[in-house]
Amino acid sequence: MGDYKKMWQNLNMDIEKHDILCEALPEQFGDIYLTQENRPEAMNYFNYVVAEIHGARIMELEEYKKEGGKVVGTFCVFVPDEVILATNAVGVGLCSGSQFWIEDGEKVLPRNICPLVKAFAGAKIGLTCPYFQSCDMIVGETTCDAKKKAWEIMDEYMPVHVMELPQMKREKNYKQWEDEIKIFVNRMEELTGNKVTVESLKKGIDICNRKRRALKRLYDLRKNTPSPISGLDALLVSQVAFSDDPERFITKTEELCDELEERVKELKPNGKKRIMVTGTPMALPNWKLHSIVEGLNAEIVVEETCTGTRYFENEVSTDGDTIDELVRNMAERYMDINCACFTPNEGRVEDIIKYADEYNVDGVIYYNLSFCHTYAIEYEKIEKVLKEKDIPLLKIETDYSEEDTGQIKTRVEAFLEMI
Ligand code: BJ8
Repeated sequence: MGDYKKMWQNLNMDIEKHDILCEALPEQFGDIYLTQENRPEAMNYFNYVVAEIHGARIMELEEYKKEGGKVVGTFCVFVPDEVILATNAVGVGLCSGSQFWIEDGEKVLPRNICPLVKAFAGAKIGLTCPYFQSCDMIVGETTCDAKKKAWEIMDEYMPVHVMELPQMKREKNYKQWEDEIKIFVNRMEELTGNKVTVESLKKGIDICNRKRRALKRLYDLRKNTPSPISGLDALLVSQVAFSDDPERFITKTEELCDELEERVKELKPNGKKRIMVTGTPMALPNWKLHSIVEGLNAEIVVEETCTGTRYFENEVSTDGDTIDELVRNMAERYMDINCACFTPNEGRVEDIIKYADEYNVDGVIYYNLSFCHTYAIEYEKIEKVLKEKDIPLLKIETDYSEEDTGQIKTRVEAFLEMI
């Protein structure tokens, strides 16, 4: 990474503490990613993004802000990026996947909540995340209790807008979400001074749809046996999607897919077990489960998570000539995401069964971040259905620390032997 000290100082970061993080990441990335054999050439771009994760992209955001642009941070795939783009703002995903931020997070949050929430709070409070420091506003949502209450704390540190996500999928809930999107449109207009027009919204929808299509293409390629790309690399692409410039991300992902299409022509069986991961999201740099599984001669071929299929499945229709119609289209697409915060959430069970078939998986790993109750409770339902379908299932409940790595490895090893 280049020398960005001055920029980080201007962003009011804790430079000393941040240096510790910057020292650890390249080693972790090198050990997990660069040791993989025969990686696609096009992954070099994504390697570069990680190498420059707190540098080049932040520099771009700063340049953009100098010209009057606004940067908005998000934490959930329900927040409609289309609206952010329609006001000519930049959206960045702020979910945090490193143990490094937990200690600071626990200064303001109880220990017994989900690591994702503790990590993002710690990243802000400890002044060690340049993305947070670049944001003019963050957008929260009422999904789980941990997030819902964390916004009140975050509000003491920076402007926060919270979207109230309904927790059921009745007709009136679709209407409620439509209203929430309209309120969000107003808030974004206020923040940026830019009016949302039918044209700008259609443009935002188009960019998001093309991004979804690029990711879908990548995932479709993983349906081949063997997959032409490791689960680790595919996960990295998904993680980068949350903070990269969308147009550049689309181009780079399409280039990767072109290369993978060529690879598919020469694929030879590798005998690896094909695994689906389902559950809670894996924010950068959380590569823990993937590195364990793929270190054991198995391949992860699909993630039914928000850093996987939930992020890109289904497009927003551009049919309509008014903002109201386009907002309705957005509400429909977003309310189709099957997060465990909904009750009931039958759609997720159907998705898992569908993907198990489409990706031809040998087994499923249920990945549950510690203290995420909605996903932990939903496990039983999924277990029952997978048992009926004779699909092997393993539940892993874990956080970001390395303490349980050995234990998880032993369990995954036994699972792979069994399937
Ligand atoms: S749509 S999964 S991104 S809420 S923060 S719910 S892990 S306890 S992230 Fe999520 Fe939106 Fe749902 Fe997806 Fe559990 Fe942790 Fe809450 Fe979490």
